[in-house]
Amino acid sequence: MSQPRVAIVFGSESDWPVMQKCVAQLREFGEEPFVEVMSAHRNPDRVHEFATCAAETGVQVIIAAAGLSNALAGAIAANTCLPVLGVPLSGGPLSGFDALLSTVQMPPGVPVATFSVDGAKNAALFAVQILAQNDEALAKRYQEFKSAQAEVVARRNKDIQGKLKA
Ligand code: RP5
Repeated sequence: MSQPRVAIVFGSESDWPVMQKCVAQLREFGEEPFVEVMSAHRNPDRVHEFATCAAETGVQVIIAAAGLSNALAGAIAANTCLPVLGVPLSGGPLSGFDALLSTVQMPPGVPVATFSVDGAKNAALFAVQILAQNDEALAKRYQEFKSAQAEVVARRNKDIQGKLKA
């Protein structure tokens, strides 16, 4: 089996209900990701090791998700040249607003592309878009995904138009 091109890491096993959507979306495009729970606060040594070695294992994009004070995406971005896609997760008394701010407010020079709170699906799609820049077959699948999505909207609109006439 080929080496994973996408790594998905998240801060706790409790993040799995959201992050499994990320894994599922990537699998729909035939991408089997590397997945690991790691925490910038609880096991920072592992986060450092992962970030510094990810590129040499063949990973091209890293999706990093955490809730509360989300330091994971930033800590990884500090230690790799790979693009890091940050997903702030809801949960906790501030419903993800804390994680959103701590993911998006990176200092100049250390970018993290930040997605919506619990935006695991879009992070996966964005990772596919990045890979598709150098993968014609994947680019074709992505175009088909876009077309299928547009067809669903057109069909739903047709249903509504029919209801308006009834
Ligand atoms: C974050 O703290 C994790 O990503 C999780 O969203 C949150 C709570 O973690 P647990 O206490 O459930 O392990 O670091």
